[in-house]
Amino acid sequence: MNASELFNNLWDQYVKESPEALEIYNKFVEFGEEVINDHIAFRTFDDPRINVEQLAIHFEKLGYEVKGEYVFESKCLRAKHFEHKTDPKQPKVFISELTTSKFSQYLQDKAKECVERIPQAFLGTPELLYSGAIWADLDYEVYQKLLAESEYAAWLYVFGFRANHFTVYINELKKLDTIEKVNEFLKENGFTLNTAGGEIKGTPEELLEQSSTMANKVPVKFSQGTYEILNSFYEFAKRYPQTDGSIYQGFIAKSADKLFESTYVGG
Ligand code: OOG
Ligand code: NI
Repeated sequence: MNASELFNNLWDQYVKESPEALEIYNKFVEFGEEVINDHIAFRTFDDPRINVEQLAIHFEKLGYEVKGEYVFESKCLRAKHFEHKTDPKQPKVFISELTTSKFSQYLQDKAKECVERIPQAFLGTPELLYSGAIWADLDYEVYQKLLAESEYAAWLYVFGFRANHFTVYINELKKLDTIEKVNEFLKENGFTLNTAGGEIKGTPEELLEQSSTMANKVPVKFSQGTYEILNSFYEFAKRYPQTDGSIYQGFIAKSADKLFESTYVGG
C-alpha cells in the first residue's frame, strides 16, 4: 500500500465515522480553500503487539522517521511524532499509547483481551491502522468501567484503530490564514470548539497554535443496545518559522494534553 492509498483509506474511514469532519472540509472547499493536512493522530495500548513502535512500522516503510517524543504524566500516555524524510508535503503522524500498567488490573485485563481478539491476519499489516474496534463485540458495562479510569481507554475500546483526527494546515489556506479567522469561520458555521486550555492552544512564540472542534456523538452498537458516544474531532494548526527560517514541525506537550480532551465525555 503506498502513502496516498493509506491516507485515502484513513480519510474515508474518518469521514464515514465522523461526518462532521467532512461537513467542515466541504465548508472550507466551498469558501475557496484547498485543504492540506498538517498531521493525523492515532491512539493505541502499550501492548508490544500494537504499541506506538508497531503502528509506526507502516509509516517507516513509507519513508517516515521519528522526530519527537512526548510524555503526558497525568493521562498516563506517551507519544511519538513522525515526519516524512524527504517529502515535507506528507502529513506528519502523531501516535500515542496508554501506559496500562498505571491502571487497575481490570483495565489491564480488558486491554489484553482486546489485543488477543485481533485476528492474527491483521497484526503487522497497514490495514490494522483503519480496522476500528476490531475486537468487537462491545460491552457497554466495560465501556463505562474503562471510562471511570481513563477517557482515553474508553475511547480506544469503542473506536480502536483509525485516524483519531486529521488536521487542517492553516499556513496553506489563502483567506482563512490565521487561527482566529478559522475559529470564527467554524463558529459562524455552527461548529463547537474545544475550549479546554482556551480556544487557541499555544502561541506564536511557542511556534504552534492549535484549535479543534469538540467531538460529536455517533451511535455505537453494544451488546446491550445502541448508545451515542463522542467519537472524533477535526484540528487546525498554524505553524511559525524558527530562528533559522524553517517552519517549526514539532508538537507541544502542554497543548496536546488539552487536545486529547476533545473526545472527553466529562468535558
Ligand atoms: C492526540 C492529541 C494531541 C496534537 O496535535 O498535539 C494532538 C489525540 O487526541 O489522540 O493531536
Ligand atoms: Ni493533533
